[in-house]
Amino acid sequence: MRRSAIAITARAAALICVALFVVGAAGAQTPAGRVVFRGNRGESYEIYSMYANGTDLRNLTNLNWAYDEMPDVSPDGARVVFSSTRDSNAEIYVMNADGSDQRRLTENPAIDWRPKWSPDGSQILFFRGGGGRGELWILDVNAMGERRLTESGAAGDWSPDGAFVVLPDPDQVTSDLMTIGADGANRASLGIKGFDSRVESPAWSPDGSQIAFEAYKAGQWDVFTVGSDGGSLENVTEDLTEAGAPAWTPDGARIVLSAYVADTQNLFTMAPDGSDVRRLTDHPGHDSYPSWFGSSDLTRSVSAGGKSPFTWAWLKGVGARAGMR
Ligand SMILES: [Ca+2]
Ligand SMILES: [Ca+2]
Repeated sequence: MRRSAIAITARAAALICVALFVVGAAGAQTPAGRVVFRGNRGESYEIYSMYANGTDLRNLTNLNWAYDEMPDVSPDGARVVFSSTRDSNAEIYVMNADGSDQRRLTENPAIDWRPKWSPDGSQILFFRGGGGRGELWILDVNAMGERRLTESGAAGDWSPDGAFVVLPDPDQVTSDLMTIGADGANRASLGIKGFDSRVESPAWSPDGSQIAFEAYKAGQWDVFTVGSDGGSLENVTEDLTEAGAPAWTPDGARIVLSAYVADTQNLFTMAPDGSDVRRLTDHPGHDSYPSWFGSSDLTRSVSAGGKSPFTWAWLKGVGARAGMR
């Protein structure tokens, strides 16, 4: 009796998955936007997920003894990769978008953090090092093999076609960004000039035309955009304080980032030219490292589509546990 009930449940989940896939394919509607980020609303840093309108806030990690940080949503929205100190030093972990099935991907005495999914979801770029110095590594998600991409550098990001990685140029005394082929060949500097310290946290736009990054200039941190050819440098956070950790919405229509209001760090979003600034979180803790999945339309009704990436990922999780593929 018990066994048949489980079988029926698994079968029902399978049917719902198929139904959602069919409806999703027919409607081809981008799911309502969801933001995954790091915050400290309890005793330690956790990974949170919410709709872009601020509703349905969920704590995905909920581990008070560990710093859980730097999430990046997979291109299909089903998984989140992040860094955590739960096993002593920082390692890279992956979980389903609802927080289930958390698994460690690295095991190394160095600090492993700032993971970024490759556009096809097969590889993860991450920083490995300590004391602000280190290397960029690439992890093959399926084979679980690691390879070193650079012998120095800081956190970087993939080009939208996955062929290149952008990172702060470790060879420049003056601050600059560089690109390198994902195979380690074809290093090139962008030739950015005029910053007082290293540029950090580059994020490549989905259409490949721009790179957003954080940099220190004129006494404060701001987020800038630059053409991927090194031209058209713009400060997009002139009206914000201590801005950083930029990411793009999947359609490239908006940038999402963190900035300070009084002593609190909150999430903001804006058009790529810095206009139409909207505040996404309002909490006395520190919200940063946003990663966005789904629509950039902030006015879209969450319930209208009814097929949130959260629900979709949860159903996929049920399917996996029931032995489906
Ligand atoms: Ca935690
Ligand atoms: Ca480590």
